[in-house]
Order: sequence, then structure tokens, then C-alpha cells
Amino acid sequence: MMNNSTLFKALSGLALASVVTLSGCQKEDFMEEQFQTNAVQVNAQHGQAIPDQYIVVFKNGSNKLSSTGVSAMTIAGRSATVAMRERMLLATGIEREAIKQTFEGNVNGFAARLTKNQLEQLRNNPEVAYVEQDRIIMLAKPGTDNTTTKGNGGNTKGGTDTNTKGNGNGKKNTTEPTPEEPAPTEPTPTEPAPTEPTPSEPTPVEPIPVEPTPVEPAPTEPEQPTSAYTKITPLAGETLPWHIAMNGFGDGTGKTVWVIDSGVDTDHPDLNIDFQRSVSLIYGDASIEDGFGHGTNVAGIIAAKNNGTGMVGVAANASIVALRVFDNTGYGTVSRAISAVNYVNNMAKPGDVVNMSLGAGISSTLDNAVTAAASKGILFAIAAGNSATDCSVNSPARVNAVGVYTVSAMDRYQNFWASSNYGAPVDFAAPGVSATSTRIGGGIGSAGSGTSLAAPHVAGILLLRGEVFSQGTVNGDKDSWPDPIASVE
Ligand SMILES: [Ca+2]
Ligand SMILES: [Ca+2]
Repeated sequence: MMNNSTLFKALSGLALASVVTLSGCQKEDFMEEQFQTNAVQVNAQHGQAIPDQYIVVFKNGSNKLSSTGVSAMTIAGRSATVAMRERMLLATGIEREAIKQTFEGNVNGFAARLTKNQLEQLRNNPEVAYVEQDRIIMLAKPGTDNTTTKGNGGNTKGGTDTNTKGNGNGKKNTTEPTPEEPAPTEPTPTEPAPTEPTPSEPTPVEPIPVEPTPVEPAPTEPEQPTSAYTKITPLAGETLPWHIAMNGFGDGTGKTVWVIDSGVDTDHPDLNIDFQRSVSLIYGDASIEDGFGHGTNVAGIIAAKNNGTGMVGVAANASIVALRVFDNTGYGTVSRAISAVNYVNNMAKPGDVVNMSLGAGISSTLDNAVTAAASKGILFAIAAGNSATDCSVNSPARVNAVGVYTVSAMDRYQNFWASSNYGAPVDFAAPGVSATSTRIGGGIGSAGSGTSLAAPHVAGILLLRGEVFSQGTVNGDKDSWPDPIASVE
């Protein structure tokens, strides 16, 4: 992570901090404005505020780190947070159906649809740190090459049918309601409430269907020092895409990558999926099956097996934990991404790697969640975004912290990709133009172009090495600091 841009990033971070240190109201205006500067060039939904839906963050008083740092919260800390939320929901009169996410981890709180009155009450609640607008993150359709500038997130570039809903190549049909609709698919919570039975309210405590239990992972793999990696020779029958060859690859067996995306193709023979810990963070949809294709593209570049078929990924055969936050149309929300990072924080161990080929406008909550998890030794590869702009206004790409790597995209000639975001937060460039990867439905094929495909190369390097090496710098970088080209060696 130490590279030429580090100093600049530190300085830039200070400047940015001074800009965003505003009062709550001003801050919201600022965020709105920041988003709108990009809105002209994004698709209709990407980055839009979800009407009346907010992320409510508690003051983190109850977030007790365990001594090992492996688990984010003690059972007591978790119970205290749940109890605090219950009191708050009751006092504010928030209906169960209005709740979209609950957070226990580095971020504590919830996301919900709120009336103006409820919003006002929560903003004035002394236990609430702040309230943030929830937003849509929209992935572009994977699999096509198109250098048209579009989207301000870390999404794979789509073609002319970018973000067209329900075009039928997914395994499942569209399930996500449009943001204006009050989410009719969400089931009534059924989990019983052992923690704090409210006398008048028999409703269960835990409203979300997928609640990670803060189980301590088996301490089989201690914090990974930088180390030699195991080289491999692709077996007969394997394709070695140009970008994997350029980047470098090795044996990722025994390593774990957490892929926050649209799920994965669960029966793809080239992917080693950790079904035990994979989970959907989509309220009311427990499936981790990738119906969109983006997550399966990302997973293959990171970790496709050396199994004599398909392709070889950067950290071949690494274990993939799919955290599904995008539905089969590519629709996701900032609050889901926060939940996913919280989940990682609660479940992952130091040396594990997280890939986030996603992004939107500024979300302090998402940024803070990433920073907090990284402070425990969990490593992040984050796409810079595809809008040909400075990613200092994109979360989580703008996060500047040890262990957090923001990645721009380049082509096979090591030329900076025209639509790649740039700027001080970028740590490395990696291949992301005309890439090949695993596809939903089986096999491999074109994954198109985008920083979404560049970040997974760095994720793979992190799995193998615990840090990122580089070979030269990219040509034609759009800022004054040519990004070092990420490499296994
Ligand atoms: Ca293979
Ligand atoms: Ca640069």
C-alpha cells in the first residue's frame, strides 16, 4: 500500500476532511451536491436517493472489540445494541415493515423508511450519531465492452443496454421492487426475541432474515505476513487470460476472499464457494445465486480453480464467500453494502481479503465501516469507478487507510482505461479492459471492461502475498500521479 500516491493521499485526505467537517444539515447538502455533479452522466437510478429511506447510525458506545480482534462485538455489546435499537424503534413508532437493514458491528444502527416526524426525532435522539440518506447502487450489465462514460461507481461497464432490467440472461427473474415501492416481498420477521421482551410489543427483536451470528472463526490461519506464494502451472485444458498472465497468479488454496457483489453462480465448476459463510444481505431474498453475472465475473478473476477446465484466477482455488447485495437487475443499496461490510467485520479474520467492485456517491457510514474492518488487518480491494472522474467523491473508493486498495483499470498495453476513475485515492492500476472470466450458467467468456474487473486482480494479489507489488506505471493516467501497475511480484 506504500506507493507514490500515499503522501498525496494523506494530504488530500486532510483537505477532504476539512471540506466535509460540516454540520449535519450542511453535510447532507454537500453530499447531495456531490452526487448531483455526477448525476448527469449516470443512469436513471444509480446513486439516487431512495425516497424516505435513511441509514441511522448509533453512537458506538456498545461496540466492544474482543481481545483477538477477530470478532467485532462481544455478545454483550451486541445485545446492548439490539436493545438500544428496540427502545428507539418503539419510542419513534417505526413499523417493522419499514426496517430494511439492522447493523451490529463496527456500524451499529439500522436502515428504514421514515416519516418526516420520525426522521426529526431520530436526528434529535442523543443516542444517534447521525442519519444519512440511503441510496441506490446500480451495476451495469457485465459482459460487454463499451468505453462510454457512464456511472460513477465501481461497476463493470455495460453496453448500450446498460442497466436494462430483466433482459433474461439471469438464472432468476427480477425480484427487486423499484425504490418507490414499499418492498412488498419482505416477510414479516419470525425470529423470536430472547433479548428484550417489550411488554406491549410481542414482535420479535430481529427483523432481518439474515443475521450473522458473531461466531469466532477457527483461528487456523494467523495474521498473514508477507510471504512467498506457491506458484502453479496451469493444467492442460485451462485458459490463461492475458490479464491474469500479466498480473501474475499462484495457488490460493486455503485463502479466503469475501466478494460483496451480485452473488455467485453456485454450481460453477471453476469456483470454490464457501457455502457456510456466504449470505444474501437482500432483505427478503436469502439466495446467494448470481442472476446478474457481475459477481461471478469478479469471483473468477480472483480465484478460478486450476482444475483443467475454464480458466485460472489470480489466487487459484481460494475460498469465495459470496455476500449478495445486488439483485438480478443489478440493483443494490448503500445500506446493504454497509451490512455486508459489517458481516465481514464480524466474521473475517486478519489476512482475509474483501473485494468491493461497487460504489456510489459519498457515504461516510460505508467509508467508516471499511476503515474499521481494515484496521483489524482485513484487506480491501475496491474499484475506483467508471465515470472518468476523480474518485475522491465516491465511496468506498475514496477511503484512504492501511490495507485499503483503490484500483483503476488499464488495458493490455498498460494504457489507462478512458472511463476509469482516477485521483489521489487510487493506489494501483490493474487490467480491466476486455477481460475474460467465469460466467453465470457455466464456462468462461468476455467479462467486458471496467474497474470492477481490475479490483479483483488486486484482491487476488492480496490473497497470495498480503500486500501488493508493482511493475512500472500505467500510461496516460489522468491525474498527475501515474498509478503503479499491480503485480504478484
Ligand atoms: Ca479452471
Ligand atoms: Ca493516478
